[in-house]
Amino acid sequence: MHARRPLIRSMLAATLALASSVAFAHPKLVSSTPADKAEVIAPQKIELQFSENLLTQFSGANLVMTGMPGMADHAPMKVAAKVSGSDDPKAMVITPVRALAPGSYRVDWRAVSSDTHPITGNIAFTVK
Ligand SMILES: [Cu+2]
Repeated sequence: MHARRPLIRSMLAATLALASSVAFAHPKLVSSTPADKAEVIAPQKIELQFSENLLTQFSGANLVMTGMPGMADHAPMKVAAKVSGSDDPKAMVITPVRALAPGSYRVDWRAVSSDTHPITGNIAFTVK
């Protein structure tokens, strides 16, 4: 019985090591411009910086307008924008087709890295 303990312990260690290396491969949002919850003048582009290189063909984002000054209960409205990679393989760039009107916005992103698991998240910002 006691003789099996070291084996179980080493199997557990191997499992934990594997789990942490897999988790490490998932892209995490490191920073964004505008920053989450920032209030800014209309940005010409929104840049998301991730912790891993992205597979651009599987990654993407939606830009949604969530509020307008003086308008209660603004339904989330998708805003036309072009999503692309960048020279930096860890970055995603969202370029609105037209200048963003004052209001609140949310970027729903989907990032896929080498392990192919899609990770999603969002940031929000306000255009003054
Ligand atoms: Cu994964």
